[in-house]
Amino acid sequence: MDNSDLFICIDHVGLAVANLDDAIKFHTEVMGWRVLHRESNAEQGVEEAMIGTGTQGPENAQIQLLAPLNENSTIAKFLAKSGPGMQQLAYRVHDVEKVAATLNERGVRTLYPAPKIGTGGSRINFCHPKDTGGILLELVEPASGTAH
Ligand code: V0V
Repeated sequence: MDNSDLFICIDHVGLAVANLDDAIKFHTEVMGWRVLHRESNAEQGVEEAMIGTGTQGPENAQIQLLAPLNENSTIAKFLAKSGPGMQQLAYRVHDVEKVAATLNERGVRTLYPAPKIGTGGSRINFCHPKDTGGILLELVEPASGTAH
């Protein structure tokens, strides 16, 4: 793939939080954002909300609030080790498999051999933080017709 075809925009920034309702309350009542979407993802072990500004456009990055669904969740592990805060940066892509393959060719490991289901039916994979300068980088291919 050409470099110009790899990434569309920053899709979202994921924040690990201990309690989703408390985090939503803070980000809406104090920071003035609004909830765009909320769901649970059992496979990823998260209860999550996507929030946006009052003027959120389709290519403006969203904030994803991520709370652990259970004690085995990657978010529970992250909270125990690092405390609440930024857990991931997510880049939007047109084709998650092609982007993962291109990054693999360039020496970046992806976590899953095939994409998994993410927010709003998107297809997702992650780059290992050890290969990206310490950042858990998510690749997000939105479900067709949406830009969660
Ligand atoms: C771990 N490390 C991180 C990190 N998590 N570095 C930066 N950002 C993070 N979030 C570092 C950690 O400090 C260690 O470095 C090393 O990686 C191994 O960490 P660990 O604590 O032993 O943890 P592991 O290996 O058990 O798990 C780490 C990975 C795991 C990244 C493999 O968190 C994972 O599978 N993440 C992908 C899935 C995920 O995050 N799901 C929740 C979001 P040192 O100490 O060895 O130097 S779900 C989502 O985003 C959805 C649904 C969506 O957007 O659609």
